[in-house]
Amino acid sequence: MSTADLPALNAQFAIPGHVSFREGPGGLVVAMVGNSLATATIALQGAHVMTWAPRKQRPVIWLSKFAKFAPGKSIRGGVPVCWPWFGAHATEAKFPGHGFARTVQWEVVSTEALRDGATRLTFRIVQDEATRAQWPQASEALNVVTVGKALEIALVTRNTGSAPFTLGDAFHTYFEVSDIRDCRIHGLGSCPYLDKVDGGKKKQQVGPVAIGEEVDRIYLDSVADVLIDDPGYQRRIRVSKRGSRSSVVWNPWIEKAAKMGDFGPDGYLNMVCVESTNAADDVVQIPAGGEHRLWVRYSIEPLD
Ligand code: TA6
Repeated sequence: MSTADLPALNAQFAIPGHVSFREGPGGLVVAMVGNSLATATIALQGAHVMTWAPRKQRPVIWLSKFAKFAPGKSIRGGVPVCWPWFGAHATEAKFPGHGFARTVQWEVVSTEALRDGATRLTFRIVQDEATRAQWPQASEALNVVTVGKALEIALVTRNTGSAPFTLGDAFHTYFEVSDIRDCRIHGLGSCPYLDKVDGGKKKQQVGPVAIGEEVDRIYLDSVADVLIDDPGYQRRIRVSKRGSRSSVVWNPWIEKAAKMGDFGPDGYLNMVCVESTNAADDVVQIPAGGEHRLWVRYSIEPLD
């Protein structure tokens, strides 16, 4: 999808008071959502929610001020869609980490103004010979984004072939916080986790997660809501999900963030990734003709 398609895109899918399409940073085509409840921006590349803020609220989704925007380049921040694998490819080291979905074009399938004032956009991944070289499975992926007082996203994977396949997927979501050192993450207190900062060792979480160094953990048997308590912003971010049995908590901290080059000098202090995933032992098997839905709902509430 190029910016040359903008007139046709707006003619078919723009809805006054809800959504229009324009050229965004790096020449990416972006859906600009603005309704009575919230604002959001979504790049068609990766069907990537870059920003979301309920009206009169601070942004809930973090986007690096130093993010690089270019066709085929992953965007630092927002809600990257990891598909059809999470992390490194199981056998091919040269395949992109977290799959290719976040760096390829998705097409707009539909836009809707909902009765409650929210805006729903449905995107479909565009697969081609380059993606099939990495993922030959007969499949379709839709990303359904509902922008309202809450942000809901559903990643629907359909097996359109005649053989089962194994899928890893995730919403690799970056949440904006006042200062990660003051935050506490609840809802993982009884989960085992794989500690990627300590050789992938299996450990047991006890109590809320506090972050004061690089943290990169895959929490298993994680199905409950995850809560990010942020005293600086006096708010709680609630992460609800279905269709996922693992959650990743990630903050690169100082050195790793500096190495990545798109966090800026202290961006790591204002973000934390709480990722709703099907990863590691929790990847999913989709039978021929079957489908899998990974669904999340992000909302904010006052800190009690
Ligand atoms: O989900 C955590 C993680 O796998 C980290 O290990 C780190 O690699 C992060 O994702 C970011 O990956 P990216 O490919 O977006 O730079």
